[in-house]
Amino acid sequence: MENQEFFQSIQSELAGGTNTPEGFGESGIFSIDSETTAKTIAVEFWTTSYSTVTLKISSSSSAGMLEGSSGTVKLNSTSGQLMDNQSFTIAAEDNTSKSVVFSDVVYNSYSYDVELTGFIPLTQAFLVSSSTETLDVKLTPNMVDLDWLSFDNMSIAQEGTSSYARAGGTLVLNVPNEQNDNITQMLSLMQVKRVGLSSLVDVTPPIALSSWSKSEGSDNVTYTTLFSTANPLYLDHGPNEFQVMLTVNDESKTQSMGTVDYDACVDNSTMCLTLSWTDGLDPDLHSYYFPDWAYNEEITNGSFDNTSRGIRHWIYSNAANKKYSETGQVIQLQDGNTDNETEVQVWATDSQKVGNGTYLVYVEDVSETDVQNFTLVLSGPGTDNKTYGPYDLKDDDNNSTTEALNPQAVFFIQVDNNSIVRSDNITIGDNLSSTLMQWTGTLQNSVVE
Ligand SMILES: [Ca+2]
Ligand SMILES: [Ca+2]
Ligand SMILES: [Ca+2]
Repeated sequence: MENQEFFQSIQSELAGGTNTPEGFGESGIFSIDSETTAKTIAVEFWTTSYSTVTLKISSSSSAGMLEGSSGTVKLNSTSGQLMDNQSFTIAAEDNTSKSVVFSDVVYNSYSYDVELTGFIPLTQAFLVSSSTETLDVKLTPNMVDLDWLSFDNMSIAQEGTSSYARAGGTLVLNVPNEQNDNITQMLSLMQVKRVGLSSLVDVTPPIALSSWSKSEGSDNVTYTTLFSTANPLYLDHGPNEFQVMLTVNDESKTQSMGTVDYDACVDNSTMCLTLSWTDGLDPDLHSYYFPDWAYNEEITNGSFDNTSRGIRHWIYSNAANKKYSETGQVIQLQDGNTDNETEVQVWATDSQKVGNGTYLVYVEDVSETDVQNFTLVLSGPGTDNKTYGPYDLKDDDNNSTTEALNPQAVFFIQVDNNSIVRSDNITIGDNLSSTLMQWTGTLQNSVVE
């Protein structure tokens, strides 16, 4: 081959440009003269490696990413120069994650900028050093401000005359117009509770604001969503206050939803004892309860004794004496101190029915004996309302009238099949018969703290 032809053939190969270069090299310099038939050329050559980089974009919120929202990914060199960029849109199937792929990325250090509507933009440095790289990009949704949230139309509805109520209302979110484009979801925890009851009912609103009602005002975009307790909350005798608690972004607010009054004595499965009086201070209503002492057992069982009568529970309005420990159920107590109030005990310790066994109910006048015209009403299944009194505890210095003993035993009650089958009145001024008192024990006075 003529030298000229050889050179031309090299040239034509080099000029072709059909082969994709696999790297950058540096050639040695050579010359061809008439003596040259072959030439060895040393070329120092270094390869450049390319990677396929996948950004797997997801949300830190369980709601994922909303269909239809759009974003961009920018790849920047370490000096901040834009190397590549792509736009993307979240389709329905991308809810949990969206992959954005860059191919032919030269091994090197980079940073990415990821932006997606509704989320805080994220910038992160990364290194490309293998043929495929997958980067987990977890975006955090833009948070709403707790101050943008308020409640409206809150209500508590008792279910008939039952001891249950549901609570509900409207949660209102006012997003300032300038923020609205970048708020698409709200991560929150919202619960309803009845004050004094530890259980909470979840009413957390939907995360995606697209499922709230939306209206646009001049300054704000208003989103509203209704909430209501899926499970009813249990009511205690007397006033029951409900509260709603909302937590957003580690900040919380609690608001009263209102109060519903519940009369547990309307429920004919409960046994109710209601003490009222016209003058004097602070009578206390006491009950002894013997769950193992069955109806007429002390009469029919010849070997009845203090072992077979079982445990005695002493219930009155005192912190340590409110629980019936065997079922853990609270006896509903309404304490009264003055004659403007009443004192109530509601017994429903057997799955909200009055429990079987024996009860002794008595009234004490605490400190100075000044209570007058006290009346104790017994109501419950198996009995018409039974009224004891009015009687005085205060001595009227008149021998022709009889005052109550202090304490005064009032009703001896036995319950079978969740129904009151026996209710004996104890005569005013008399004690419980000694035959019964040997099993009940003496009447204890309130512990005055
Ligand atoms: Ca009292
Ligand atoms: Ca008194
Ligand atoms: Ca008298």
